[in-house]
Amino acid sequence: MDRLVIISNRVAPVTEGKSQAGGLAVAILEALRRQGGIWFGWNGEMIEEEQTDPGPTITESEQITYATMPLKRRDLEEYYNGYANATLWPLLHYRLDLANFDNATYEGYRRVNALFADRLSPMLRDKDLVWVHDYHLIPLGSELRQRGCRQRIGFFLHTPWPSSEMWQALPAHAELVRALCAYDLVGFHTADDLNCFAQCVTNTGAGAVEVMEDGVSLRIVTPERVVTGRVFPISIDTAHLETLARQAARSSHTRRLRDSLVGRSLIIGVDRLDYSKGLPQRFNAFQELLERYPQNQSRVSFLQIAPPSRSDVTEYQQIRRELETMAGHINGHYAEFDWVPIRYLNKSFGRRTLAGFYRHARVGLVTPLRDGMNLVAKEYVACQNPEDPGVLVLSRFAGAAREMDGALIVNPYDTAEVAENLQRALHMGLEERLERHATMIAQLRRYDITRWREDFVAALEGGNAGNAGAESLPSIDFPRQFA
Ligand code: ADQ
Repeated sequence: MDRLVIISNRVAPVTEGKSQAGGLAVAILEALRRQGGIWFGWNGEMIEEEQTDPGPTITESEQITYATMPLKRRDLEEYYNGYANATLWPLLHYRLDLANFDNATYEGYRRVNALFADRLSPMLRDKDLVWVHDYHLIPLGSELRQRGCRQRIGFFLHTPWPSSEMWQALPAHAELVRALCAYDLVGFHTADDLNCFAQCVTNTGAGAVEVMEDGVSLRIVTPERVVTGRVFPISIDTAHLETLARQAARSSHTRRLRDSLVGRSLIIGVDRLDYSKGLPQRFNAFQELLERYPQNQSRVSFLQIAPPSRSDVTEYQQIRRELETMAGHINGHYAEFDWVPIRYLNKSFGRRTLAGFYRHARVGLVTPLRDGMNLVAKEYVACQNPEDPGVLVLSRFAGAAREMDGALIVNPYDTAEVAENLQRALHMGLEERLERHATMIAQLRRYDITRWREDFVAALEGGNAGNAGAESLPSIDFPRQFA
């Protein structure tokens, strides 16, 4: 088997067997353990300009080589806080109003991608399979090609890909689309993302797009190579989560949560504190539930867990303040001496604890304004008691809505519609809940994180095995211009 080389902005500090590790880190580690290989990226540390760059630190454990490096203050500011998180992230999530188009940060972004390529290319062997993750590293493939790397190189985007109109607002839009055409394989969560990308390829003249027979991929023919564009909807470690949730139902944390609710129904939301997650709209929708259906007052609690992220970026500081004010306002208005409507927590929990919380919640409320996939939606479903499952209320703008068809699908901007669906979810009978849950859990068991990873690697290897999972994927309705 060829060696796998995985590159992500941040190499997750995962200790073997720790259940804290997220599904993606677990899947990457499992692949590397099985196949042997390298995980390359930033180690999370910052060094000052005048300090000498020590280059990658290499550590080895169980066939896996971790190659991690620090970044200089300016690089981090321009590449990570700047271009990746203040330009690309908002644009990829349709927030042109928040995107900062600054040439200096673009230079920093290019510089760090070139630095990664400088450090990585000497470590590569001829038959390595190289897998690059996410929007931080779009130009890495072309930088590696410029350094003579002929290996199979794949890229997976964890965010949505926006419409061609939106993408063209980015000054470097054509350059970045051409950079993506330096990969052999480019993967997206949904058919919509792949379609939008294909439109950008056509518009920029980067290549000619053809639909492939499997119904889930496109061929992009460029002067240099044939690039495959394909849908790989990321999934979760379903079997493990089902077990974890069963066990966690009896844990002390779940017991304390249950006791604190004294028989009230629980609505749960779990998100990184990010403006793409639609949290202010969600708080408004919950308030609307209390207003329109006042029988829920004192009878329903909403637990929103939102650990801060990217706190160095101004917009993230602003949304944090906004949510604190909203939670304070709603609680101040509706709370009783023995009931607080919103329990708003800015911290992380272990996977086992979260699994127990999900299982105890009558409703999983997942309402991003845009989201590549949203793993919380899938995790909530996997953690339910199959004999008495809760209901998922899910935004139509999350990639997960393409597969989780047993959810109540809502428009997160329409707070009245979300409130109505919350009311419906809270009062849904067992038969309908069972039916809705059964279709979703079947899909999650069929197409889990291992299947996702195996499909991507097989497609990168270039064999037809990469289409093995195609029958479990929602098929693509390609627009006529590609058919
Ligand atoms: P995120 O935007 O981070 O991921 P999501 O898919 O929901 O969003 O994944 C978050 C993960 O962190 C989940 O596994 C969740 O359980 C965990 N998590 C969130 N809050 C937590 C808390 N308080 N404590 C502990 N764990 C917590 C990006 C894209 C998504 C895409 C994923 C994977 O934005 O669209 O689904 O990558 O590709």
